[in-house]
Amino acid sequence: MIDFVKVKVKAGDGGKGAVAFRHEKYYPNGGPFGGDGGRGGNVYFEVDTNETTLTKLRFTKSIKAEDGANGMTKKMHGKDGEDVIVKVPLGTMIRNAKNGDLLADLTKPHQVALIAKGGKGGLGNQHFATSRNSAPEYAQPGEIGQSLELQLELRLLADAGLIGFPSVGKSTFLSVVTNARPQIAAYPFTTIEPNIGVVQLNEDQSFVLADMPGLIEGAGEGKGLGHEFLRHIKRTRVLIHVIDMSGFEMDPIEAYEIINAELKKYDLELEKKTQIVVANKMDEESAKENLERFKEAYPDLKVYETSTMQHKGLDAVLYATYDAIQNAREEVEEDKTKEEIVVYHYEGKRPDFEILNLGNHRWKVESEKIDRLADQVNFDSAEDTYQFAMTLKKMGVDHKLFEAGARSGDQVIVGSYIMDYQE
Ligand SMILES: Nc1nc2c(ncn2[C@@H]2O[C@H](COP(=O)(O)OP(=O)(O)OP(=O)(O)O)[C@@H](O)[C@H]2O)c(=O)[nH]1
Ligand SMILES: [Mg+2]
Repeated sequence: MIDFVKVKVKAGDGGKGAVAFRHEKYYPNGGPFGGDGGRGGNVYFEVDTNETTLTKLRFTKSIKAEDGANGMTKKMHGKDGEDVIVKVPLGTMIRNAKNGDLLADLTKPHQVALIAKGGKGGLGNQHFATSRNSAPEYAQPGEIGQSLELQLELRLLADAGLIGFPSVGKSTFLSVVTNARPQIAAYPFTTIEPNIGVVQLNEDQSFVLADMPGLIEGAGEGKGLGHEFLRHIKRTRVLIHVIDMSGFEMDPIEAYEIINAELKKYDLELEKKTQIVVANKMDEESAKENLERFKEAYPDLKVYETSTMQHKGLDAVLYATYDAIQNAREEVEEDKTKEEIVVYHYEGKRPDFEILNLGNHRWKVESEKIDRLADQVNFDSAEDTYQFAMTLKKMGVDHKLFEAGARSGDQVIVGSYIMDYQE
């Protein structure tokens, strides 16, 4: 089952730095006194194992973290914006909707990913005092918080998977205990893709169950539908191993051993998964005798007798499975001494800006980042303009312009402003 949702996220903008001066009795010519702006809030996504779908987000058009507050006088910092933590189900993959880049694959309980980073607060004018200018009228604007459109995809990770040879009754089992309606037929490989359903034991006990395509000897090396679905099994916590006890198709003991050998061949981890062993088709005449032999061969193995066709013996299997899933979950939780925080950086490798030669001593600096900065500059203020020019210089714009051939007196277009170039 795959679920897709698109949602926009926007981290908070940084607060502006303050321009302020000391006005106190004993400091008549008070120095710059403006505090820094607060950081904008981040947008995080976190796995919540109580969530099972992305439905909640389907009607959420955008998610926004709080902006940082502006800096204040007396060097007081603006408050940082609150972060937003979006809870999503286990198995959520987060992509940049624009280019499909994978930003986070949330496959572990408590996993957290930083998806949009809040803008830094601007520095207050106290930071800009120089010997040339001890009373700067300039403070930095806050940085804009990151924003992007996300494509979320949920790959429902089944808690338990039904495995066994073809035609043992796996899909019949799923269809009886869940709302799933998989195809059922008397020929092998009826199931080609896993089907998924939710087993609801009672109001607050449930788990996700998937049937699997039938396994055969050699599946571990890719025979039959081989690797395709062994990959799915890897993500489940518990396996329900179904055996056809009628023995019509093959000897049940041999069947049980072949499947286990194939699991092990594919991946040693699969062998370690808890297995609930189910003797199915107990309504068939020959099943009793086969079961006796099977039990003799594995005296210590707990075997659940069922007839999926007659809906018999299924509850015991479901409760045992539920308990095994809970145990497996607890083990995972114990492994997590600390919450795992994975930070993904989505910034592309694109340079911050590009220089275009428009000819006739005119140049254009193309950059989203610089355009956004320019929007916040008051070009009527010499101080603001000067600081903006310094920022461009620090970013390497001057250098790149020079390399491209710009010379003093040329005109440089930045956003909707025209500036004179000085070498
Ligand atoms: N007698 C009997 N027949 C059953 C029982 N459960 C399933 N069957 C029959 O066995 C055949 C195969 O059932 P499926 O549920 O499709 O088996 P499967 O394991 O999903 O098979 P694949 O998808 O091919 O791997 C069908 O004809 C079912 O009606 C049972 O408890 N008793
Ligand atoms: Mg099937």
